[in-house]
Amino acid sequence: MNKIVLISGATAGIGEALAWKFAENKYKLILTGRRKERLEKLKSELSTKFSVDVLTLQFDIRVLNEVEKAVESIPENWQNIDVLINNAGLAVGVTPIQEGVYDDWERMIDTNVKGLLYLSRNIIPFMKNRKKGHIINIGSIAGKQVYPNGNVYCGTKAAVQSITEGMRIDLVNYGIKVTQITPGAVETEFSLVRFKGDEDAAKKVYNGYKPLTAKDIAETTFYTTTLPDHVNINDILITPTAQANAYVYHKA
Ligand code: NDP
Ligand code: 8X3
Repeated sequence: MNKIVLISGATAGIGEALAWKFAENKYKLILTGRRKERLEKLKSELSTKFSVDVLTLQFDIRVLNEVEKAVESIPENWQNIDVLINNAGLAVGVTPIQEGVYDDWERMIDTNVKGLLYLSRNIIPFMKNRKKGHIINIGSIAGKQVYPNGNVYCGTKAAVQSITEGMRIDLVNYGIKVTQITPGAVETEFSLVRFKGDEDAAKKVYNGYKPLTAKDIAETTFYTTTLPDHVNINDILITPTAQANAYVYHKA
């Protein structure tokens, strides 16, 4: 196996689980995130356990110049990227629109929308040259249905859905597959980030029902990369059984 996957936001949650899943399947891994120590630890664990090559790129996906420099630093023998997973993202704050915090809005828009665009724009030329590749965008159920106080986060994920559809149209002539995975509630560091480090508030999100795990999403996402060249999964909406839509849950 000499296939290469690039996973953004591999230092935690879904991205980290994806790194384990693709490593187990002998992919060469390009892992990105801001937290260098976590990237190095993951690299050491995965290369020891699965004997795979791992390249780590530490950068803030919101900063175009950092994204460009990171991609320029990818050695030639790592440039044949088969799968790009745009996973880095976050929600910050849970406030009604009239009380919205500008900095929270900017962090979400810059990461979830602009960061995804910056990285994709810089990686797509490698795929286009080879007329081959698979881009997987991690959207959210929040991009399909808005919930109270979700406003801007939901907006960024609706943008991911539209951008995914646009990518699929623009890249169809180059044989590049484009898939969106839209999870419901997954227990990761997501809520801790959303509640700005308030552990009690973050835990409450997952009380009274069994949320998805990051591994659940990694398994489903990996499946989409195992299909024949002529088969592309466009979109997957995946929720815990106890979640009926973006805001209806069965809680004990
Ligand atoms: P985590 O908080 O556990 O992980 C988020 C990852 O994104 C981290 O690796 C983080 O790395 C990275 N990231 C965040 N900001 C930046 C940045 N500015 N530059 C580079 N990397 C960044 O959350 P999840 O694993 O849950 O989230 C992954 C994706 O899944 C997100 O897009 C999220 O919106 C989506 N999602 C999550 C759901 C959930 O319920 N958990 C449900 C639906 C979708 P670092 O901090 O080191 O930079
Ligand atoms: C994360 C899931 O429901 O918190 O995208 O928006 S939710």
